[in-house]
Amino acid sequence: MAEAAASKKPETEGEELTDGFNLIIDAMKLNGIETIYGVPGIPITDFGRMAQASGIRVLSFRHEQNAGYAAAIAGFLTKKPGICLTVSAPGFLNGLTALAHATTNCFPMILISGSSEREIVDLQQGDYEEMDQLAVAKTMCKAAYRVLHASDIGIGLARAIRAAVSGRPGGVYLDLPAKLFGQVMNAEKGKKSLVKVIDAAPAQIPAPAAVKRALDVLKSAKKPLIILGKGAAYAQADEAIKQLVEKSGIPFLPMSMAKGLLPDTHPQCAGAARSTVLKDSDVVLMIGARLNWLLSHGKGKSWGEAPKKFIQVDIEPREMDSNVEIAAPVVGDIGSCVAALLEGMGGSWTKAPSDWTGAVSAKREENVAKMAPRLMNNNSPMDYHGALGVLRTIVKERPDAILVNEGANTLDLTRGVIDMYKPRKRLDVGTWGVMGIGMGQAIAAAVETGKPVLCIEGDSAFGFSGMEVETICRYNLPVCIVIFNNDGIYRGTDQNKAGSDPATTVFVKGARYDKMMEAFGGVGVHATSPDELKRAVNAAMDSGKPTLINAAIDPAAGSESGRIGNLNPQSALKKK
Ligand code: OXT
Ligand code: ADP
Ligand code: MG
Repeated sequence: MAEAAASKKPETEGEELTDGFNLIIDAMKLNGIETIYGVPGIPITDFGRMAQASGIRVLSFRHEQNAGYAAAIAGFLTKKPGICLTVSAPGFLNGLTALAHATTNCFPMILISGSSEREIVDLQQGDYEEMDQLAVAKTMCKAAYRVLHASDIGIGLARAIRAAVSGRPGGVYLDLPAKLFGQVMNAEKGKKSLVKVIDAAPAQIPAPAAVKRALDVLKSAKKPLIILGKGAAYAQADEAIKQLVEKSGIPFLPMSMAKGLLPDTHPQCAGAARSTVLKDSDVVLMIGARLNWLLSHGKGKSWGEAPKKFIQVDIEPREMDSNVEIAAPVVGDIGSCVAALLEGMGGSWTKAPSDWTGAVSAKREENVAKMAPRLMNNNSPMDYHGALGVLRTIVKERPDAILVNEGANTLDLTRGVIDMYKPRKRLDVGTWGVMGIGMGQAIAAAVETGKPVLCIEGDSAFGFSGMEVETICRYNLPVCIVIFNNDGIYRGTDQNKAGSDPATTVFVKGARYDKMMEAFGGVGVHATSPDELKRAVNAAMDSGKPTLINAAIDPAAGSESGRIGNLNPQSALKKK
């Protein structure tokens, strides 16, 4: 039935007709949308079938949240809105977390949801999966639209695309009531109603005065620092950013998902001297990074006593002065801003003072040397460093692979230990530190880039999206999942002193996640030492077969909340 609808549009009395189903598909194709991530059901089941029949790749997930995280990261990787398709009310709500996450992280995404009939919803008469979805979505995203007439489908999708990718990218909601899909109209008129979005994210050129001000501040610096955020990775201005960094000679600190924009092994990389550069720098040039909690809001102990001046390059004017005074705001898209800064620097820019760059290098070498022996242990059960030591080499040997990473200790230690070599190869929990992104990101990374994916997952983190291993097997994606299994959240050693229930942070001891993969025809491996882990990961990356490696980590190895234990509130009344 779906195939017939896709290939042959309904016809009455000689007039060629089209309908909502076909118009949505045609509008998507006109705008280069090639992939949809979603979960089928009423009222979008046939739409999914028809989209697939028309050549759009439609990936069916086991839960909308994971489809949503896939769409969000597809947006980050491609600069085009990732599309997530859900059913009404509960499906929509399942997708909503990812939509909010996309907005928070500045990733372009469109959540398209079928919805129930307006007349019944608005009178609250109890329709199937009744909910005023538009009202709910509005507070969670950058923009939210509803299309009621087939003739508005073209405009509705165009608005959604433009809202998602222009200016600061973000999540957009598009509400499509069930009746819309079947609405019929004249095919010619329908075709004319479609809109191809021209220049969806127009360049935003910074004001020359702002560029000059920024360069004046930068020139005055004795201890300059560049912070690269995931906005810089998103912008795909890789070569210009490299030139700016190298021409200026300034140490750069990559935020987590900006690692690899320049290699972590670059002589100017200050990732391994983080505390030193934050504390001691006097001028900080931020490119596509926000002074939020991940940078201690630009103030306080981590930033030291010495006065600091910030230059901030960002597309969102309201980001300026959000936490501290910005001495030189440069508002525009990163490609245009960095090009303008480079031009303003001219041919004779004096490089950052060598006493400063030398001090940063010395600190970096010291920290790297301190870590090195810990990465070489072959202990069994493994600790994080022993396991990461071998994975670090594997990533070095396979710099095109995409690394997906979530957990607490698993996240923080992986970030520190594993060097990245190319842009947009590290995907993780982002601005919210959210667990559950793992399998969605892995699937989208494999689908959008065609590259192999290595997921390093805490056992708790994995549980949030673990059922999608079936999806990975079903689509036969080149994804290797390594679960750092320490029997729980942060550690597997907590005890409940008040009763027989397990403590709140612990899981089944010695769980065999590898068996889950085998259940769906993938490869499952139980690894108990770094050597075994290395062999299994290399085999998986060579074969491209869906693989899950249960890496047994010492349950006592982790610390509470990884590197952010300081954010846990403490009860003054807590009994010892
Ligand atoms: O300079 P100094 O001396 O300070 O040293 C720094 C670097 O210079 C140095 N360094 C290096 N040295 C040598 N060599 C190299 N290459 C090198 N690179 C760096 O190392 C130190 C540290 O560097 P780093 O990491 O850059 O610096 P720092 O200070 O840590 O940076 C600060 C931050 C804030 C930028 C950074 O820590 C950061 O990005 N943190 C992100 C943290 C985060 O987002 N965490 C996730 C959330 S935790 C918690 O909320 C969890 N939950 C609750 C929950 C969540 N999140 N979501 C949902 C939907 N529901 C519930 C749960 C359930 S985590 C969690 C599960 C946890 O259990 P798992 O089983 O999954 O995981 P395990 O813990 O493994 O058991
Ligand atoms: P990180 O977590 O890596 O520090 P954030 O998500 O906090 O990064 O910050 C990303 C910033 O990048 C946001 O303020 C966003 O407005 C900005 N941004 C995203 N894309 C662009 C772009 N193309 N040009 C300029 N700024 C951008
Ligand atoms: Mg754990």
